Amino acid sequence: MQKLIKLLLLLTCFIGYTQQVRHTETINESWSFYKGSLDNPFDKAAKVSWEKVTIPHSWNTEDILDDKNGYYRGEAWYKKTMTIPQIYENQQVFLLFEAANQVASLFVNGKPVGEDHIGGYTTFARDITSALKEGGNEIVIRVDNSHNDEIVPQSADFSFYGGIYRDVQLIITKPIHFEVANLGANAIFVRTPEVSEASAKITVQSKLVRPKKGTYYTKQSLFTADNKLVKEVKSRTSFQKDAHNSFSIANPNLWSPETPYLYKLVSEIVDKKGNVYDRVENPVGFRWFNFDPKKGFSINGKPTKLIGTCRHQDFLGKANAVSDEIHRNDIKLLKDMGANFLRIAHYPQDPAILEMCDKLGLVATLEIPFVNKAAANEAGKQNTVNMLKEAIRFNYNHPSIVAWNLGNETTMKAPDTFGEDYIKHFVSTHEVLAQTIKEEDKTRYSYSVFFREPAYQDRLGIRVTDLVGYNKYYGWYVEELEDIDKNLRNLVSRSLELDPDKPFILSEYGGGADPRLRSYNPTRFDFSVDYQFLLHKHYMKTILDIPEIVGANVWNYADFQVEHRKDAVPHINSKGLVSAKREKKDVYYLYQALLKNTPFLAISSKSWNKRSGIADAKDATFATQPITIVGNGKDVEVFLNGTSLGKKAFEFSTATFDIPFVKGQNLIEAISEKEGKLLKDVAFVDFNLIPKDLKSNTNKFEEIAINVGSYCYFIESDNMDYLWMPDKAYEKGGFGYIGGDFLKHPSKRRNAIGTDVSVKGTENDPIYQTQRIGIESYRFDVPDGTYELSLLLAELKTNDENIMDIMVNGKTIWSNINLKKAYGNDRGIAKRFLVSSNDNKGIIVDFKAKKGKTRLSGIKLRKVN
Ligand code: GCB
Ligand code: CA
Repeated sequence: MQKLIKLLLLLTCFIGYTQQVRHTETINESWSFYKGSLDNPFDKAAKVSWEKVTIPHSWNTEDILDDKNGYYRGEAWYKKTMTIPQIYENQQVFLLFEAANQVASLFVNGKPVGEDHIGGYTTFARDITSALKEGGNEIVIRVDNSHNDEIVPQSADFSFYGGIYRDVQLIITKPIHFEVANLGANAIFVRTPEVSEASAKITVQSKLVRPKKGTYYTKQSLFTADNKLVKEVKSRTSFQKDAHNSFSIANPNLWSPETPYLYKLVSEIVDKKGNVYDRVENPVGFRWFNFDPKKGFSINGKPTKLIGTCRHQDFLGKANAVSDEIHRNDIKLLKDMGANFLRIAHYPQDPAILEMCDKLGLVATLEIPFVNKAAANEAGKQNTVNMLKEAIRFNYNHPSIVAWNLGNETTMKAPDTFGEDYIKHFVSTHEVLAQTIKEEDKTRYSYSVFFREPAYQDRLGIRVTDLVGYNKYYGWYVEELEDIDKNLRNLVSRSLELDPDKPFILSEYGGGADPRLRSYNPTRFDFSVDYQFLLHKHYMKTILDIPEIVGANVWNYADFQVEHRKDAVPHINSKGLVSAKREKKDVYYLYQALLKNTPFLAISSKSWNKRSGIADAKDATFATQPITIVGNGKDVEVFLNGTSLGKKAFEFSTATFDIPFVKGQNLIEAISEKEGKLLKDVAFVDFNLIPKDLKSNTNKFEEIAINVGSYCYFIESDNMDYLWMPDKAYEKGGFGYIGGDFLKHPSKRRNAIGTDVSVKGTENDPIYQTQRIGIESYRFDVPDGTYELSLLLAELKTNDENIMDIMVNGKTIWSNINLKKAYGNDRGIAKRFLVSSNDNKGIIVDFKAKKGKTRLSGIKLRKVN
């Protein structure tokens, strides 16, 4: 009996399924793939070593992260043989590619189908019906991500991964259906021209494929979120004309970030008898919104500061071949951060993203990859316009979208340097794109994002959209932390002076943070998690305080891979609030504390669970270090190993406590309260206490590793969290450097140390990137005994010849070191020596330059006997 019921249930499910009329399924599985060009791709006898892959797939998952320059940009082939399910008589069969980067050519049974699709980020569909035969059909797709002068992006701070990296769908319809293979692959356009609390009007435009003869109707049915029919309308269709339906409802549930209420619109093609020929569903969110340059954004009449992030479609080791689960999880994490705003940068992304924005209530802007410069020819312009049309049409029905952005930092490659013709082309490209937005969609704002001075864009005449966005890295690439407030205020005024009616969005801001770098003295460009925290705190103070910043997007939601980046983590842009594997950095918790409207508390640095420090005094059994708690309660109490360290009030959602860490395990508990809810967070910190007096008998010296030339701790995450301490000047009884200076960052960034060189032979770039140049000695006043001394050296991008000798306690241990000659530039070298201290002298390492300058990147001393 049980079994029968199950079977019946299954059957009803099946009937329900087939009644959807339109059949869709993914065909991601089991493709044969070949990277390279093929003379005869359809020749089954040809000796080609095809590899089996699953879509989403990219051929650049590894070569972005390796040490070699560049990544494969060229041609590749995908093929599979499949039987098309027979669902209807005379059925129409389509393939829909959510994206393929960047030129895709489709062949079915050896014949080309449709034109090549140009552009790596927009969805397209092709009607393959006429190319099909009985039995097995061979589907072949050539995808090419070579540089192409006619396709944007021409240049950008991200990698142009090749592949069919989003789902491929097979769609089967009856001969009468809503268009599939049109520009942008969407046939239903839902508009809500009038919305108030009392009523809402909805209009639906449908593109149909139908025969000349016969009477057909489009039927539109609106359902509530719990699937109750609200209204149903029907209108007769005519051949070759779009169908239009419109109706109103009373007392609509409104869509907003706080209450993202979604109705469902079911669009059907029916005949007189009520037979259904096709059926498509779309979300409907009733909302009205407005951007005001002075008062900011409002939705349904409610002023709403837009705060959120930008996002790339990238995940560590997967390039852009990212699953729907990862996409959806990202939007959940953003929502849980308290964000209400997403800049989908720098190109349209997976459909899962906007589905989640609609469902969770994130206001979104969407853009095309017109980045850094224009494709400087007529075809390039046409392709860019086409991409914009595809992007708008495909994503039209998402209530979360409020603006279409035509490009990002389009003046990055200064137009002046390319001559008059380019400038003309460039300016007219902006104009036609802005105009296209208005033609395609009158219900949203047009938007463009710049980074240069407002006056610069004004002079060129490209501030032609309703909204302007500015990407500003004050406190990172330019200017100091303390001046962020002043600089932002001035920037906003300069923009509003030029165009008082153009609302201003801070479309990017941020700074890099390598989760392995930590500091109690964070400085600009040190890539510590702690500087990133400070930077965002400064920004948020100002952003929340200036109503004229109508919205702000952190750059970036997550770290992402960029082939040419040479920061602390090579090939990674580390400005994410979470890592490229989605591990939360401290600053993510700060945003939660500032933005969430539900009770929240966190020990923001809890992931830094392996720490070390020098004991407070000669025989002290603890070292005091600060820890920051973030929360939205009034105050917070902190306990260390069960003992209260007192209560502190939150200021701007943060409170800092001095923690006397003891050697070994430390349990930190933070307790707060909000709206009657008890909040608690804990951190377990394993602490390595370094004696202040290295000869101390209370705390015996064992081992120390120092990140020479840096204020930062470095945690070797892939080496059991081995801990490197910040550098310091020598003090009697302890350790430290004598002489020399920090290696200045090659850019003129004030205070910035280290280099932007990717170091070979190591994963620990930050240790080698920071150095002490001209160092005379490194001293450790350790007790007598035998020690293992490790020296870490690298010569980075130097032109001069540098030769040095290294002595320990007067005896030469390594002479005539010419790093560049022996190992080449930019290679990290580590060597260990057995040395000993006698007569209470400790270990004194001397560096003597024979030519040029001495240098040291890291030093480690471990007691052996
Ligand atoms: C920008 C760009 C973005 C970069 C970012 C950065 O202004 O729009 O694509 O990744 O700066 O990190 O430098
Ligand atoms: Ca170093």
